Amino acid sequence: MSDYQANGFFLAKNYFDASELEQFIAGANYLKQTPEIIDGPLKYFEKSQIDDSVILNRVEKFCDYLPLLNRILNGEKLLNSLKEITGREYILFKEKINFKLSGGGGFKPHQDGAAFRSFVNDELITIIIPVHNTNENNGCFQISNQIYSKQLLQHANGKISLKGYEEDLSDNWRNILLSPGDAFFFSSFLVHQSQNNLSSSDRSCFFVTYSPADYGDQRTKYFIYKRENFPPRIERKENKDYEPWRKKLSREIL
Ligand SMILES: O=C(O)CCC(=O)C(=O)O
Repeated sequence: MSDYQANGFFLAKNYFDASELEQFIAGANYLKQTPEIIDGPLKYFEKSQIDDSVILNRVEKFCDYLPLLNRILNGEKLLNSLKEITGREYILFKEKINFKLSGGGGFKPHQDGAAFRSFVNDELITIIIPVHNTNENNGCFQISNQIYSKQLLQHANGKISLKGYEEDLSDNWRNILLSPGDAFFFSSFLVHQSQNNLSSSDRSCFFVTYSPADYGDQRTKYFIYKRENFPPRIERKENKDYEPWRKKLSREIL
């Protein structure tokens, strides 16, 4: 079906039909508006790159609250595509939406595998599901122009600092332009980054990650671990230090 094994990614244009897309748009709107609730979805904020105001960054663990989206993300269509693309069975590992509002910050060069390794030391796959058009001005996803290889590179403070991966050299990166309805599948070995959204409109995308089925359900464990180590701001304990988690991030979150 694809060159996924050789390139580490596969773009399926118009993969989702109109009713699926409607669910993603409704889900994104709901998650943007929903108040912060203790023990609810994990809602995180960031400082705007435009004016320092506090803006919504992302929401994670929403399948428990959005049954129709849950059905799509755990449904046969997606799971069969994952098998066709990779040759393996995958199950849901974690789900988030990066809102990347106007002023939302970019991500430093990284491989997702570096962050997931302690749960599943194997190849995971993420699907980007855009709810807006993505482009150079609003901080689209960018993949490395270096030869793709299934190995983890050295990360320090959430970032790859090797030659050929400098974040501000545009020759190092290829822009991935997406439209609502598209699905972009990429490996946890694929090096990627993104720029700040300095445009005046949102660039929101779901990032839904799947782990090989042989490891069993890792999602429950992952979200328990995350909630304990880096909960949303309303759940934080006064005397706990959250800096160790923050330091590992490819993107600063409040
Ligand atoms: O949303 C973006 O701009 C990039 C997200 C990303 O790189 C990630 O979540 O690993």
